[in-house]
Formats: sequence, C-alpha cells, structure tokens
Amino acid sequence: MKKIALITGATSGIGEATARVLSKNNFDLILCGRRKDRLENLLKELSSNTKVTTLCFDVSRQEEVADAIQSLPDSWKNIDVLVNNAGNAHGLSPIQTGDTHDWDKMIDINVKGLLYVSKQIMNGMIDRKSGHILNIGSIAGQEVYPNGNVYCASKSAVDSITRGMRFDLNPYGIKVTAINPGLVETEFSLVRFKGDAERAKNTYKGMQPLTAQDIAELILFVLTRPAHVVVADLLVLPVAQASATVVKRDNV
Ligand code: NDP
Ligand code: 8X3
Repeated sequence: MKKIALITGATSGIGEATARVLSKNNFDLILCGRRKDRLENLLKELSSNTKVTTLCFDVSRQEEVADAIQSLPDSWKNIDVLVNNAGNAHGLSPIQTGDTHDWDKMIDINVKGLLYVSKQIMNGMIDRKSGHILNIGSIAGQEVYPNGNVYCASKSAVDSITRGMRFDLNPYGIKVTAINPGLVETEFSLVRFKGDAERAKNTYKGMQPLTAQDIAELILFVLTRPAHVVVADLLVLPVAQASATVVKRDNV
C-alpha cells in the first residue's frame, strides 16, 4: 500500500530530488514550497509516476502553514511521512557584522518553520499511532564554524528539536530521524551568497560535493526500513570532507 509523504522545500535541491525518488517508490506526494511555477512543473512531471498534490506556502508564516495544510482534502490528510527539508543559510558573516534580517530568516525558516509544519502534522500521526518525521539538519548543527554563527545555531536547534521529538513521540510509535549532510551542491550556496554565482561555485572548488540525489537515496533507505527499525541520526559527508572546516581540495 502506498504511503503519503509531505516534503517541504520540494522546489529545489534535496527536496526536489527526494520528490523524484519517492515518486518512483510507492509514495504519494504533497510537494511544498513558495515557487508556484516550480511546484506546477513538478506536479506535471511526477504525476505520471504517482499521485501528487502541491501546497504553496512560506513555512515561516504560521497562519499560512496552518491554512495550507488544513486545506488538504480528506484523501490527503493521513500523512505518513513528513520530510522537514525547507531551509537555507542567509549570509556568511562574522557575528559582529551579521545582518539582522538574515538572522531572522534563518531562525524563522529553519527553526520556527520546521515547528509550524510539524505542529500541523504530528497530531494526526499521534491519533493513528504511526508516522515518520525526518528532519534535515546539517553538519553545521554538529559543529560551529567561523562566520556560520546563526546558521549553525539554527541547525543545532533542529538537532535538539529532533531529539526532543524522539522522546515526546516515543509513546505513539512515531519514527524520528535526523539526516545531517555536509557539503551538497544545490541552490544552497546561491541563496547563502544572495545570488553571487561565482562565490557559490567556489564553495565546491577542487572537491567533489554530495549531490541532492545522494541525500534523496539515503532518505528512501531510511523510509523503507522494517516497521521496528528507525535510523535515528545520520551524518553524511563527501569523501573530501573531514569536518565542517577541513575539506581536501585539489589544484586550488
Ligand atoms: P536549496 O536552496 O536548493 O533548497 C531549499 C528549499 O527550501 C527550496 O525548495 C525552497 O523553496 C525551500 N524554502 C526556503 N525558504 C523557504 C520558506 N520560507 N518557505 C518555504 N520553503 C522554503 O537548498 P538545499 O536543497 O541544499 O537545502 C535543503 C535543506 O538541506 C535545508 O534545510 C538546508 O539547510 C539543508 N542542508 C543543505 C546542505 C547543503 O550543503 N546544500 C548541507 C546540509 C543541510 P522555495 O524557495 O520555493 O520556497
Ligand atoms: C550546509 C552545509 O557546511 O555549508 O548545511 O554549513 S555547510
């Protein structure tokens, strides 16, 4: 029997790759993001593989999140899997020169957004005594690096929230997983550097980063373990990366 998965941040990178992989592996999909055109294109593309619907909302706006998720018809309401993936870094600056708007975005989207979406979905899982919440953290939540300050704090919060969910949802048989990637080449650096494509490209110069597909395949693996098994926590790095700050680069 097919499961229903809701993926936030499905319009790009890890979320988009996950949507593609899950669409071919027995999941019906609720795809979320702010960019409506991309959601519509994905809906068209993936509808030949599985049932797909879309929700266009900003995870950081609590009412928008509630309205969007509550607007789902009954046939989509029993969500089995929540992939809390929407998020980004905004800026890479020393704390003393950081932009407060960037700080707000990272806390509002990466932390509060994840909570707002989870709030709408957890109670159904509790009633049904089943479900799987998969939070995309980061190596940045495990290690702080220079200029990473608030982004690292936001991902550290995701780590704490994930651990908290694991305790609080334990009585209901709900699985909770954190996937913490290192460098993955997506639109992430383009967003972090506010559209500076050269700077974004340099992030991965002289090394082979992970791809969104690499993470999507791990997500599928995690979601398809037997009922009694939960992968609690995964740190996933490209071979060239030893830590948040140590990356082997060739010819640079
Ligand atoms: P992308 O920039 O490619 O994708 C980010 C996704 O998040 C987009 O689909 C975007 O959709 C969505 N998003 C951003 N802000 C909002 C918002 N306010 N409301 C709703 N959706 C939003 O980056 P990645 O795929 O790399 O990032 C996905 C996750 O992986 C993030 O949580 C990131 O922190 C994490 N991560 C990334 C790593 C990397 O190196 N790339 C490493 C470790 C973790 P839209 O703009 O349409 O709303
Ligand atoms: C994204 C990876 O190292 O840029 O979370 O923080 S990193």
